[in-house]
Amino acid sequence: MKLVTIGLGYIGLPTSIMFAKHGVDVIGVDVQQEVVDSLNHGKIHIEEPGLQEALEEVMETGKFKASTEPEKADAFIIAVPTPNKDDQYKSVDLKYVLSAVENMIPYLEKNNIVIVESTIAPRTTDDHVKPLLEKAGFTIGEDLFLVHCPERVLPGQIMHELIYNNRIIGGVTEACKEAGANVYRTFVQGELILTDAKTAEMSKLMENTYRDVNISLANELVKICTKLGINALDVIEMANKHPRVNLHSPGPGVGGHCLAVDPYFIVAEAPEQAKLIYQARDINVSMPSFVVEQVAKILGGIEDKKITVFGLTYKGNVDDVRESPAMDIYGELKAAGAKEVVAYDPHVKKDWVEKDIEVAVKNSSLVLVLTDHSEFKSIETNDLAGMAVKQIFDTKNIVKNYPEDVSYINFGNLYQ
Ligand code: SAJ
Repeated sequence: MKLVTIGLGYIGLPTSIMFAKHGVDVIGVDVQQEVVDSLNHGKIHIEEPGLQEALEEVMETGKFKASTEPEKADAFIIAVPTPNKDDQYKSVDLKYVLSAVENMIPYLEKNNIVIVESTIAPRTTDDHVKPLLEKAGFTIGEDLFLVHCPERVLPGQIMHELIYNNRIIGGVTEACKEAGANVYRTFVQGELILTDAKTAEMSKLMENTYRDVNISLANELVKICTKLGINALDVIEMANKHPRVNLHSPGPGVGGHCLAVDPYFIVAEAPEQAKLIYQARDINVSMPSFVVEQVAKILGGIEDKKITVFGLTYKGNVDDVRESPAMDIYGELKAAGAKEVVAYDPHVKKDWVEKDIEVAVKNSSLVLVLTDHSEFKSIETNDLAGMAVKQIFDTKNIVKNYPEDVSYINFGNLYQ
């Protein structure tokens, strides 16, 4: 089989490499020349465990090549971003998906399979993608097979989950479902669940919405408990001892290009009905300001203080800062007039991010932990020796070992 993947980001690249590892000839297409060059020189441009080694393997076998242009192939996978629009309900912006389809059309031949992995609003495959392909002269289900197979892998565990997660194969017709399943049978060991495209679209969106709504419940609990003088983290631990309760973990907000984006795709299609989903988004979006308010209380005012932010990424052990609440908080602290805000993040390769922990905390009045990187589990005495006031505010409840002379605050004891 020959496969063209369009989009070599967090999903398209690991997916391409996984197919190539399993004997498929893969052309990975991306509009960014520097990404294409870097990959063709054997170097990945994102952080994901196991991905660099896997790229080296498929470069050696010659099964993977990156390019800025598609080629003729048996199957095409679209894995391009689907951001929110700037409209009232932040509806899905399909411009990258639709332009990927348009660019692919000149290369399509009879019996090809077109798969959209990008997360899309319900009915997108039927109402937007299918008409474009029909206009190009194809009959879907007869001489071209169209499938929505949403990506559902967790950043940080992508190489494992690609193989072992089950996959939803949303075919536009019965023949499309079968064609799509045959592609993923190449390496997927989880169940292949065959359904129609709109059920696949909605299922994917509800998975992330379920998580976003549950996190908002935990975040709201923190706000309630802070007001009432109750330890929210203890409450979560107690309640979760019940066999049918699974409260999620509160935090400084919800980030990434999935949970913070996808629920709006549902809201935009049915705003009158999707009230809880919208409210949950609002609660999670409010968390950065809540954190900044708490920082002001802890410090007795932010002005003239140096604050050190630990972690900028949207979650631990990744390098992705897209929609990261930590970035919002970093910006809000600066805007609130802090003397200096220094970001320390061992995973983020940006000039302005401090890599030396001792320099980052020197003369600082607060270490504000915003991301659960493993490096933050244990903070040594020497690390914090230069602080002006030795205190940690840990919004992720990740710091387990810290020097004795440090005052430690988390979401469980904010009211004290
Ligand atoms: N978070 C919390 N509390 C929690 C869990 C997460 O505050 O209890 C925060 C994280 O810190 C982060 C955000 O939520 O800011 C999202 O993190 P995540 O680990 O829940 O999910 P993502 O965005 O990395 O990946 C999700 C996954 N979806 C589900 O678990 C239902 C993944 O399987 C999807 O493939 C991915 O979205 C996607 O691409 O849609």
